[in-house]
Amino acid sequence: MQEIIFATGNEGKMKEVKMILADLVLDGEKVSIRSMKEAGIDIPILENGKSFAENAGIKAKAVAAFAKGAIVMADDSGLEIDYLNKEPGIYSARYLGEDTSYRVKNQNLIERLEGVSERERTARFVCAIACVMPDGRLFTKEATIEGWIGYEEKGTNGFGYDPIFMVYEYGKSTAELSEEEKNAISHRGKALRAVKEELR
Ligand code: ITT
Repeated sequence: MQEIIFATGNEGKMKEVKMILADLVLDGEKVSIRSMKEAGIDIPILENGKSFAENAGIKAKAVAAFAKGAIVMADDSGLEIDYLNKEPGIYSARYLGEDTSYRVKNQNLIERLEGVSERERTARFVCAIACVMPDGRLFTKEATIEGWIGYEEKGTNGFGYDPIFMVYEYGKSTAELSEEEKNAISHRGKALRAVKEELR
């Protein structure tokens, strides 16, 4: 059985990744997908890159060193708000501190956009997926989903900034979408489907 180890400690991401990759078949075999924790890999990773793609590569390569023959993937993602010069961007997880709740982070971003019209509240989620093959080759796919920042938190699905990220297709936040609806249009869904294409 082919094995993928996904280098993330974020459970919200991991749940989406498992759903999106569930139909992957390589060389006629189903693929087992485990998080680094499930694979028993617990290492500190310094995300000091300057782009989503660079940080995804850093995470995937760090875990690949311990992955013995498995394909290793990593996701680096974040929210870019145009009016805030693309903040929080690559610092999305660290914005206001890694341990600060998303209720606080989301409220803070809404406050920073007070009085800003819907036309100027444009934003996007970005996702870079890096993939390290057992022979050491690395490739990266990146994708986005465009939307705008809402005036209040809405919905309880998803994770992170989902309650404030409104999508044009539905006029709802990504936290109001089902997992299937979000994965079908999301930055992560698109980037992982591009990775699947490349692997096939
Ligand atoms: P790993 O590095 O262990 O994968 P992380 O949470 O630190 O976990 P990132 O450095 O890639 O991951 O930070 C991404 C942050 O961007 C994440 O913590 C969320 O706050 C936000 N984000 C990314 N994708 C999102 C999504 O689909 N919905 C909501 N927020 C998202």
